[in-house]
Amino acid sequence: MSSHIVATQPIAGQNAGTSGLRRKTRDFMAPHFLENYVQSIMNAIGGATGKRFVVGGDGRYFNDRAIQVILRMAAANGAAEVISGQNGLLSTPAASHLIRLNKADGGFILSASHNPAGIDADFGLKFNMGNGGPATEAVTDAILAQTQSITAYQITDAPDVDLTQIGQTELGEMQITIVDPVADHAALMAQLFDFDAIRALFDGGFRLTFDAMHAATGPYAKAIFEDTLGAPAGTVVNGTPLPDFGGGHPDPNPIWASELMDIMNAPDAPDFGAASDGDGDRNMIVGRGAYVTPSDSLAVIAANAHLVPGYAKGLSGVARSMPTSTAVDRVARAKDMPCFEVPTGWKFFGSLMDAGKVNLCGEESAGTGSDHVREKDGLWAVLMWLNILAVTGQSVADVMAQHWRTYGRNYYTRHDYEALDKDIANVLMDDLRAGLDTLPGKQFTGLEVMAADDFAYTDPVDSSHTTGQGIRVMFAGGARVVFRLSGTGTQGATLRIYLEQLETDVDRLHMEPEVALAAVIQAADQIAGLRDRTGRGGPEVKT
Ligand code: G16
Repeated sequence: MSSHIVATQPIAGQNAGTSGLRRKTRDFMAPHFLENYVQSIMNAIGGATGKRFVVGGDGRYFNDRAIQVILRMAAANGAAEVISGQNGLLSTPAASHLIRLNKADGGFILSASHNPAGIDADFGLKFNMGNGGPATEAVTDAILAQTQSITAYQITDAPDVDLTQIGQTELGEMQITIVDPVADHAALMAQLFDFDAIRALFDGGFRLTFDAMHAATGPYAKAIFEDTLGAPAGTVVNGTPLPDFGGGHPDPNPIWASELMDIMNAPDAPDFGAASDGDGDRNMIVGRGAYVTPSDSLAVIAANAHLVPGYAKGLSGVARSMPTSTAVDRVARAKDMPCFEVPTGWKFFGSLMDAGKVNLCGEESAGTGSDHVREKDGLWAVLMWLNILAVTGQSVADVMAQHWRTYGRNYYTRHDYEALDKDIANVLMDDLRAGLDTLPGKQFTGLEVMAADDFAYTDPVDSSHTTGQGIRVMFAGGARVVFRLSGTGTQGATLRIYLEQLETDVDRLHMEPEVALAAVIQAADQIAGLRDRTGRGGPEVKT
């Protein structure tokens, strides 16, 4: 076996992105593409010599091939050890936990999250750091710079490593440790939650349907809900990970998890429904006929975390991404705890958690998590809810009604214009930016603009500064519109419009969100000229 250096040249279009590099699978399969990116990561972190890494992915098409390339490159670059999940499978939160548990130097996570999988769909690779969290902006910028100047990569000639057997093996000088992908994460969950209370809930006939959407969480969910907590077989549906996710789109929201929504809206609906995404970091929470928005879920968890053993001492602070609704802010105010607003991307929570400033974080994009790992964690969020329901004895609908009565309700929706021409999207954002100063004091559909800005953020721990994170327009009375371009799309540009309206009148807490938000939706259209500029009748996706 020998290692060699392969001459290469930069490939256009590799970027830092919101969450590593996401591209069409065929791009990743093109000669040198994956290799360039892996070598760029290794160069950007000061080389791999003597380092220990975790590698794993959500099981999508090309996961197994990509892992073999990363193993051969890690060996050629002098890594000491790579830890991988059996068959290359690791959910993103489980990978984050393994990095922390084993004090590894970082991890290569293979996933395009909730994006569809397959040779004609999407693939992705991101690097997580020694704290278990996504690479910081400084590191992703360094990776990007490497991709633009790379001239060679190092790789070992060797046959494929057998990833099917748990245990240790070697590739040249490098040790490879294959672990059960589920066991360590499941053990961590048992430390945080009152498993006895949740078991008693299931013993009492409480019914859960968990939709793993044929992606990474199936084995984790079966092990925890069915094998450990006593939920009946069949609780986990679509529980076998498939390379093409069964042809589905494992994005846990009412649109893409419509199968689960139908189950939860049927007359014989179970008590609780939940779903997770491709790589197991996102979650959807739904009660019988009662969908909970991710922003509301974060607020409910913040209000009730003290009921859960792992958080019994109370929270040190909470954080949300800027476009996430301000529902959690009012819980934080009532409980007198700090609340941080950061740019979109889980990487921005890491330094706050490392510094002990927050231990609960959440995003409107269906991510919720705590400082038990440095990623959002779908199963953790579901267990949080189960633990809260077990202790309070309430239904999801009751929990929500009580929460809104106490804190008010932030009606919330997100409208997405997908696969837009990039130039049209960029001009729209540029024009919005240019007109920001003219907005305050103006009225749109009866709503008066109080302030408007382009969100910028200075990290309170390391003082790093980030600009251009989305346009915020704040109205009198607690309404808000945010315009932002997605950082995870793989085709054209996706424009996201986040719409919010606070309601504290107890007689108006149970309206249809699109009705409650009608004026805000119209105001957004008037401010940005959405229909005229995009030439579309409306958004493709409303969540
Ligand atoms: C990724 C990040 C999330 C972020 C989301 C935003 O999610 O990990 O922290 O909220 O992207 O996506 P967009 O830029 O498209 O709005 P994931 O689950 O795709 O890794």
